[in-house]
Amino acid sequence: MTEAPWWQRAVGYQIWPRSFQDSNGDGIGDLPGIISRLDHLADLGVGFVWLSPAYASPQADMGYDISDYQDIAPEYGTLDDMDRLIAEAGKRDIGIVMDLVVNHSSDKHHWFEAARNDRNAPERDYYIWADPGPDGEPPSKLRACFGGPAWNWCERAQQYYLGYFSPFQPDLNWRNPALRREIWDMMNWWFDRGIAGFRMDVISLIGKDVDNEVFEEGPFLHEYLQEMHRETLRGRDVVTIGESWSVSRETAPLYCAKDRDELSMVFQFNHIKSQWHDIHGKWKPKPFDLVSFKDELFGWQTALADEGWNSLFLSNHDLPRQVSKYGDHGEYHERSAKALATMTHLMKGTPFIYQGEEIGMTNIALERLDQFRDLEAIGLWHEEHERGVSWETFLAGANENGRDNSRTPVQWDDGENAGFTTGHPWIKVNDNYREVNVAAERSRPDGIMAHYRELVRLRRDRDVVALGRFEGVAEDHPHVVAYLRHLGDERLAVVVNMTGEEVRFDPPETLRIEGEGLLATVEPRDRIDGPLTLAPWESFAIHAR
Ligand code: TEU
Ligand code: CA
Repeated sequence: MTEAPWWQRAVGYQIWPRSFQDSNGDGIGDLPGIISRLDHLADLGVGFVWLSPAYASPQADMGYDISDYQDIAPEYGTLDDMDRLIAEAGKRDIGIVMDLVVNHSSDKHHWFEAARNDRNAPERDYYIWADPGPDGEPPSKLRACFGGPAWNWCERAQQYYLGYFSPFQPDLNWRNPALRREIWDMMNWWFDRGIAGFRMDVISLIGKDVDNEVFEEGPFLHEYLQEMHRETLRGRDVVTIGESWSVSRETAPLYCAKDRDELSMVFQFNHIKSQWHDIHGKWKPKPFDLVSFKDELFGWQTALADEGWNSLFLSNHDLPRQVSKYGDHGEYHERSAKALATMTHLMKGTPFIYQGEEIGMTNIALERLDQFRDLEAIGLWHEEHERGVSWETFLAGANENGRDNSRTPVQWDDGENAGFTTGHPWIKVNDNYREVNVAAERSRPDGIMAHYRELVRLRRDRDVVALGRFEGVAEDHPHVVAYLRHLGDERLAVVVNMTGEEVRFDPPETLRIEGEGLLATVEPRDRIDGPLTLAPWESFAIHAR
């Protein structure tokens, strides 16, 4: 087998702890709950878990507002539980990747408390402050991501502070070397506990130049990432994934090309955004367009072919459930879930499974404001309402794309509350848990979960899946995703019908192949030698060697 870093053959699995498994009946998922479900992850074969924030937090943004980077939220457990999780996962060859949320802290972090109370405290400069203008006005009218102004007046400090996401998430001032030192020390402290890496929240914002209003991919970004590498990552065999909503095909190699000494890969969202009007336009419906979707997916495969490394995903805790968004949660639920998985996992990069995706969990239909939990949805409703948008219009958008869709409890079995909790769940359980649950899926040899198991295994066992060169095929076909992977004389062909209709597909010459049929979901397929009639959501792969 060809030499490659471990994370190029591994599949990641994202756990969003609040909704994974409750162990003590308080209705909230927790670390002991995760430990009790590790065998499910071992059964899937994943190589590492990306654990969304479990740190101490007031949970204004569900843990993406951290009040102590070196402690665990009491409702999730203790540091001892965390050590146990790392050890127990390790026994199953699963690494734990923590979420590093350091563009901002919580406004309840002791740094921020000190900063606002005392102009001369060293922590004052850990945050970004501005004096009021002549009429007491903020430095700009910049809007926060979750609604309202980004510059917040602090009575105590008699200054405005920047909260790019929300007032509860004051931005950290990366220009201050002492702040950076605190972060490096904290990262090393976690590495020394045995974690396998970090997923880095909105990392492209840390190099911002506030005076010139450059936020994304600012002038200091790569200097800080290289410093981070020197101070924490160098010499450690860990994986690092930088999240960025702004990274482009041109800038991606700056983060993850080998000789840059920065990160392993980025989470980029261009394929996702290609189906939105704009970043805040995800609430307005837009019909799915496969050609522009493929243009991003294939374009990124090509852009990072030699330098850098892709991450592969359609879902996370910020996005709707993929089978609802891109697939079919009716008649072709199972087949479309498999089709999306095949399309994603057989490209080149590190695939990520978001909890519940492996059983085809779907969006939830909420009806009332008091059922929403996400501050983004609630903040945007208030803004839209002021603009005169009706509740019905807002609800349609939120139910299609809102973040609460992916945050409902994992459906473990058909018992009360889907086996997630014996208490009252903190967010509504999706009503379809009686049909869609892990217990039912686990034993089905042809189920969605079996399909994921197979995808994970193929990446681990076959070089062409992990490392083969990508070649997109039939880019302009409006209904079919088709591509090839090449490694030496080996070829892997992948064909996916992305619609619920029968589709006629005339494959180009390059796609003609005969070999071992893999992952077929409708009928066995071991050759492509002429025009194909693809059944609704049919997908398959053929490996020639
Ligand atoms: O997300 C980054 C981010 O920009 C999102 O808020 C995104 O704009 C939004 O979800 C699109 O609808 C990260 C985390 O993944 C997210 O959960 C946090 O809320 C956010 O950062 C702030 O930490
Ligand atoms: Ca609990």
